[in-house]
Amino acid sequence: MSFLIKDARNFVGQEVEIHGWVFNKRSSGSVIFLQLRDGSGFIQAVVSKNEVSPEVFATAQETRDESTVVVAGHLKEEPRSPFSFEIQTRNLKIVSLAQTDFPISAKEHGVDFLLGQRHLWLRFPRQWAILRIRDQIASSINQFLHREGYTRLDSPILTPSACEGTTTLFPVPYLPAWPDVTDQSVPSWLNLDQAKPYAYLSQSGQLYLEAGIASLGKVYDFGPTFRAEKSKTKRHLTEFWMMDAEAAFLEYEGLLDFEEKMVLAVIQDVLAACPAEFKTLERDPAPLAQIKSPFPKLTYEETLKKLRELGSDIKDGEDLGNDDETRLMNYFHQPLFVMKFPATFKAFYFKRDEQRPELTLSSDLLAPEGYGEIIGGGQREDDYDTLLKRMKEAGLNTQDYEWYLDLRRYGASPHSGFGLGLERMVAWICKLEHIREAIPFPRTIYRFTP
Ligand code: AMO
Repeated sequence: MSFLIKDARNFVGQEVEIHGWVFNKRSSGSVIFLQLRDGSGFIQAVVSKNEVSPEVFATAQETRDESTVVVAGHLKEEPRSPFSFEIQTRNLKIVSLAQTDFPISAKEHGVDFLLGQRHLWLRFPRQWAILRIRDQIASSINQFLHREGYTRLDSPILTPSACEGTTTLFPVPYLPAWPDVTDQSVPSWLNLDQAKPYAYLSQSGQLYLEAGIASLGKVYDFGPTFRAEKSKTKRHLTEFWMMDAEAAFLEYEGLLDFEEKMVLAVIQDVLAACPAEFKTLERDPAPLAQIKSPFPKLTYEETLKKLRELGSDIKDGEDLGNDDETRLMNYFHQPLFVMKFPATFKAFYFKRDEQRPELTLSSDLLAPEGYGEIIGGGQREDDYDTLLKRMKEAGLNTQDYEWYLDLRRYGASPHSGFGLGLERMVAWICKLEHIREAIPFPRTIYRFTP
């Protein structure tokens, strides 16, 4: 049976074999300590000179950090070890001896250096823990949505028009490395010899999910989205993963309840599944464990009042900035719904409040511990004439959105949805300083390597 470090508890007293990597080696003459990882966890193997053959001891001396090894030995519980278990090594083989110049050492490196070494930095326990929690969050979201009767509908990444405003659109020219661009089979409108966009990278799959609801009722997507963000912040990436969900016959209040239910389910799952990862991150899970229903709710107008009480100089009609969100969410210890933003800075597709048509049926869900927005969503305008009017007011070329208008011509329903930024959720749950650690290979305005 193959052994994984995460299952060590079930193998105490047995002979086990680990296929993995040395991440730290220490030696005190006749004893060599090898800290190992196998992808599932971390453990220490002890190689004692008088308990192994001279060849095995020589191999242990030869091995070095980041070498790939197979270690066999007796597994025992070791309460003094940070890993709780230890292997008394009997046999050791080197699969690949690492070079001596591994770039990341125990000394403090600057974050820019580490990001340049992201392909190697990912191996470190802290990054391992973040990647595992990220995976758990994504998996919990998928499971929750399926339990709730949602079907996954993959929205396109190459799109003809904007979902979230044209200022952050990434254009994609059609400039393939074909040998002969005058080839007759290539349609002339592709503008192969010009840098005119062929398409744009998706900012959100929402509009396509709205098409999916008349087929499947409740749908979601989960994939990469792109925004050409202008500024450098701790919360913005140019490529990030978004889960969009959309449901027919779901109205504003029901939407907020549903978002709350999902966040609670995800937190519960992560707390249950990832105690070792929280320990590795030194992330106190207590603030997450005390999150409960109902989440507080403030209208945009009430939020401005609260922010001013908290010392902000935010003006009427202004959107909340990063600093405002932080200020607010250092005050609230539960996730907070900010509801009904003014139409002036919200997208064309939001339905308006019947009593106050200058306000949208929109909401942002902000995370505590200073984290700010993790979800944006709302009820959509489902009336054809009103939607057309809103598009014109927003200065959109309605021809680009003919297909979207069709959804109001044929089988319109009251409907609502939301988009959750996976990295925002990971940053909060792991309590990260900066969103760049929440994704395996971060892309920002300044960095898109490795
Ligand atoms: P919105 O623009 O609020 O809404 O985005 C939804 C969520 O995506 C995350 N997010 C980001 N994460 C990292 N880097 C960025 N640059 C970035 N921009 C946004 C946030 C945010 O809450 N279609 C609508 C949603 C809807 O109404 O259904 C939308 O895209 O967590």
